[in-house]
Amino acid sequence: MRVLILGGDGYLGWATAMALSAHGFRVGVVDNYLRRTICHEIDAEPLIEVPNLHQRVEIWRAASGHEVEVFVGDVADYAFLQRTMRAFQPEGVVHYAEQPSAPYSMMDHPRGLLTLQNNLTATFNVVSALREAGPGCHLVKLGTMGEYGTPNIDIEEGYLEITHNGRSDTFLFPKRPGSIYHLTKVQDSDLLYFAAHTWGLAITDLNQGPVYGIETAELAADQRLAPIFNYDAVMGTVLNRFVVQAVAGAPLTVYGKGGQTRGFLNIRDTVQCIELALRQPAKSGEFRVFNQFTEQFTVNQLAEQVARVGNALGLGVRVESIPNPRKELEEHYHNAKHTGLIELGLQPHLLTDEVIAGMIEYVQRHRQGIRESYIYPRVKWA
Ligand code: USQ
Repeated sequence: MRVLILGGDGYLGWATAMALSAHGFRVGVVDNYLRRTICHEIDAEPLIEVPNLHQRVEIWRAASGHEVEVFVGDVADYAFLQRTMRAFQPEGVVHYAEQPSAPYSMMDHPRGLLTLQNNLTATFNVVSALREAGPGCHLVKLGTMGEYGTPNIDIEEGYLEITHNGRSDTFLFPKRPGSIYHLTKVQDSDLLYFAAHTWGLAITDLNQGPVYGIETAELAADQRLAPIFNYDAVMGTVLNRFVVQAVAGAPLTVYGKGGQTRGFLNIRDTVQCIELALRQPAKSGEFRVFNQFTEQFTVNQLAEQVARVGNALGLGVRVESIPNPRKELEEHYHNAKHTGLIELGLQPHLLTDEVIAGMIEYVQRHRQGIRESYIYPRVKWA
């Protein structure tokens, strides 16, 4: 299967590209280096410097014998996307090509606007290009669990059946996004629903929780193939940050009461979920939604586990509750369904103490890259 990965340079995109090419897919990666540009712009450099896409592809080919095609350009540029689609003729498109950070989107007007324009334009271009290309290409889109927010009811997988004044219908689950970034994902989902129902596109929306981890199976081939791993308060996700903070001897920064509950997953499982969705595609006209996470934790539970594992390794880890820079509930009900991907065959890599110890050891080997100025948050929601 020919698969085009939009956003193939990012934290998850590159790991996905390697895994799919190792598993027999013909892979093309598309990226305009937006994540790298933002990292330079706001001084949020990743822990380890990573080669550019052309170099990564070269290293991967030498280490594994697998080919990946590179297209450098902007998915928000429709002419570029059309050219790329015509040249590659994908049977599957994986769409990661968005500004991925909630805090970045909340920094100020220009960053909020960039997030809105980039993410919505990219998604509209993708569905328009697929419509033009005609039937036969399945779109796998990265959404987020944050689309749902933290409602006081169970979160279903995408849809909710509602009975009102004695009549019933099924709707997309009501959304309550907590940042401009999350809002764009909600708007994407509406656009995708429309594109599936109106134009007959086959679409899978993966509502993913925060991802953690660095190593996927393919990294063993050459350590220079590591993902872009951010740990600052804008581009880094919470567990990755806690691990780096533990190694740095800095406190683990729990925002507020720490009762915020999210559905988490290992980067290995992100890659697995994408492959499962591609191999068992949605049907033409179907907008299929999966909640993509394997376990739910509170922020406090994550901090306690990292502290316990870090202390057993002699790190002397401290946990600190700091004023929450975000506007979010710090104690709330949270019970989200996540059975769809398990039914497709997902075999979760759960968050064991060994997984955290492995991350700590990895970060310790690269500890010279840690910048203390990245520990505390810089962006306030209000
Ligand atoms: N948090 C802390 N301390 C920190 C960092 C975060 O307590 O040092 C808390 C946050 O307040 C939040 C939770 O941890 O309650 C998760 O924060 P996060 O930074 O790991 O995740 P978030 O900003 O929500 O975004 C990340 C990815 C995004 C993805 C989303 C999934 O950056 O691309 O869509 O996770 S979800 O959170 O389910 O919406």
